[in-house]
Amino acid sequence: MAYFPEVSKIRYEGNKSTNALAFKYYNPEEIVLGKTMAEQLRFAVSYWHTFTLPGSDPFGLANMIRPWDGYTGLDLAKKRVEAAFEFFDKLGVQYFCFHDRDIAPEADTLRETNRNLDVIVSMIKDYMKTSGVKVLWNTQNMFSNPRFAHGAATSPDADVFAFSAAQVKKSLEIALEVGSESYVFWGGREGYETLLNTDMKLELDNQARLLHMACDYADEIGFKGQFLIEPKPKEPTKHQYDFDAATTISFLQTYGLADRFKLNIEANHATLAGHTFQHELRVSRIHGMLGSVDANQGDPLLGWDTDEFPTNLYDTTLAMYEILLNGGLHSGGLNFDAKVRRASMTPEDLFYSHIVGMDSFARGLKVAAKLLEDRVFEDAIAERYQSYTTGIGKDIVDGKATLASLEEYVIDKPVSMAKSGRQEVLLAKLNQYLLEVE
Ligand code: XLS
Ligand code: NI
Ligand code: NI
Repeated sequence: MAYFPEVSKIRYEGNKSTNALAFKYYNPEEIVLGKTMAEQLRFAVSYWHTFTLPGSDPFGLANMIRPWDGYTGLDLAKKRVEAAFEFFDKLGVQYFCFHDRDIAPEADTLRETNRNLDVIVSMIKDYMKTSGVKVLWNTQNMFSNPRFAHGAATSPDADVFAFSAAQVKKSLEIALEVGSESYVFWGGREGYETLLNTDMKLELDNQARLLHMACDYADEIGFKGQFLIEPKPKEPTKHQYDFDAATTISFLQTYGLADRFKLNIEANHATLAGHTFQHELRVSRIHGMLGSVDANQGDPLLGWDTDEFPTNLYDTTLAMYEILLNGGLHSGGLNFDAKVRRASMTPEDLFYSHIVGMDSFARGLKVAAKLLEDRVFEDAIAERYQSYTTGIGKDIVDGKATLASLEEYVIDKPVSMAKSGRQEVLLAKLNQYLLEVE
């Protein structure tokens, strides 16, 4: 174990532990609602934030101190793989996620780039076999290279569309090869900066065309993983087409893709869209479209995708509440699409950040499970909508009412609405559960 010599295996030590390199709440073997915490939470490490990105931002250069510093090209890619599997093992995480360009360097032609990928993918496969670590999902980076300045599938240039298609093809082959449980499409630069130069209809049609091609190719090669779309409203473009869950669901329905795709909901993208994390999870869930989660958080004072590690217990609790109501995430999981702050540049910070993220979701899981067990919100909601279970309300729900029948029912009846929603009572209960659940 050569890359993180100062860290040994992270263990669960309970909430009295003062060891920063121990879990306080995440106890992988503990049973919650009939499954182990590890099975309920399905944590994944994101390759890009943890092993690839160097800490640069629009104002500053790369500054992360990493055990693979000093290597370049394929050597660097190999060192990262070795370090990654040591990291997964020490952290006790069963899954990871990656873009094609995270794991292997891009060369002058796609043919050479794909050769680089083959070298690294075969190395990754060997490590997966010996470690038992699996790929939650992989995806393609069609936003970093300058060729994607105007988009990928939505580029005005057909050659760029072709290049994108070829890149998706290769990534799907990798997904099959490494047995990815899901496969993500995040729109990258699929959006626009100004409508003055944009054929929006053609761009949306083309985006759908590429996704249909991906479905066809997955069928052809026998890739059975769940396809996911990750909504995001803006950044890098001013407007991204997959704005939020509702927009994305309607896009998928419009283009006959709704049966093949679910959504990958990222907390920070929800807040960028002006929604809560719970809202996006709820919208996805009630449409049967909640597939996976990018577990991070934004900063309410910063208007961009800061991708912080999740620490807000209200958010993790209400997220786990939606996820449990969804019957879990099935082939999805909780992927830490999160990065250490730029000033947290040491290798140990990679562990501290994942530990607090995992503990925050573990605590959220426990509290949400108890809230559900006690039907804290369910009973309140059932009571609030009780009028739809009998009489005229039941007629409405059963489709037996008409405008005329409802007019007749109400015409001489005084109707007022003076029932409290009891919001503060429910918030007080949420606090009580957060503080008291064992
Ligand atoms: C960027 C996205 C990206 C996707 C994968 O904001 O979150 O990291 O999760 O391409
Ligand atoms: Ni993401
Ligand atoms: Ni993001």
